[in-house]
Amino acid sequence: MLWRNFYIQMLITTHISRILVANAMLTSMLFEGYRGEHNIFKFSHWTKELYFYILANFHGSNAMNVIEETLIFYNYPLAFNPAKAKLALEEKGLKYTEKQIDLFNGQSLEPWYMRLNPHGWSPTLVTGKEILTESLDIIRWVDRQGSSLGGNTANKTFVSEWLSKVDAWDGNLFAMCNSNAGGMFKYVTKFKIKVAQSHATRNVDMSDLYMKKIANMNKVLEEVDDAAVVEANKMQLVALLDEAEMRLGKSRYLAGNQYTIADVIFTPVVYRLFSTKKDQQYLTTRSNIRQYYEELKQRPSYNKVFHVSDSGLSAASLILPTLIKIFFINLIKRY
Ligand SMILES: N[C@@H](CCC(=O)N[C@@H](CS)C(=O)NCC(=O)O)C(=O)O
Repeated sequence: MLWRNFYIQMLITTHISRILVANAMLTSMLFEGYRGEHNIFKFSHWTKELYFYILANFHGSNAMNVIEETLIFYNYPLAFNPAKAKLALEEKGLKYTEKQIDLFNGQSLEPWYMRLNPHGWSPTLVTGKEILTESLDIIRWVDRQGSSLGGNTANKTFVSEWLSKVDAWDGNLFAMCNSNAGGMFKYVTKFKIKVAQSHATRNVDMSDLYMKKIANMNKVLEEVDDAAVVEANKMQLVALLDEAEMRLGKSRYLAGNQYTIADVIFTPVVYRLFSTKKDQQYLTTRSNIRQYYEELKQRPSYNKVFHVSDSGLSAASLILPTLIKIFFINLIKRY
């Protein structure tokens, strides 16, 4: 009897101490992550490894949930490429913390963010182990967590080729050349070049990164006025739409009868046609895509991703303060 009580007490004590250790580590990790919000990898490698080891051993399958909870996703709700990443996260039901990064007012060029994502763009996904800065990599990474969307039914060769093809189409260039917002994009890009120049002089250790970013932004401004580039962008889109139209005539989704990441990456493309009011021009003769898009809109992920852009008021409340800020900074010329 005595031994049995002693044994039970030992079990309880050991379990409580395991939980205390794990939670102390979690608290310290979160605290460090919070303090150095922009530098989540600051905490030592062994602490993190040990923490996950303890969780994996003593909390069983909960470990996976905790890893998911450490995902941090830097998003701008009106942007094209981050929408692909967010759709993937939503469709897979992964838990993540979303942080908004303003792509217009210069926030994405601040040194802390450029250290996280040297391209100074969105999306960025910080996982427990790595930092992903390409929407395509994020989609693929997300799909590898647990069973992939569409399971074994999807045509994997097609999915892989399709992802690369859609990724190669520049939806931002399309919007700059095909919407009323084109002038605003140019205005913002010119402002951001000045902001990047200012950061480069104040952060000499990062000047190479800023120079590269400035070169890329100048290239964008040149491409928008280059008729050949604009035409190539249009032809690329037409080829994608033709292929999608043909495939959707044979199956419900692009890679078969199940929704897959092929649909994830294509959704913002179709959305962009509507948001730039080019749907009539490109979709009138493509009824399969129109019907498919009606179905996509019914998915919970769609609303989660596009509700801000879809609401004129929300979009305006995001953009207007930014434009006012840019106007005043341009006035006082303190970038
Ligand atoms: N290759 C990247 C491109 C990301 C990208 O172009 N992001 C845009 C928003 S859609 C952005 O952040 N633009 C602002 C900038 O580059 O400064 C991807 O596919 O994720």
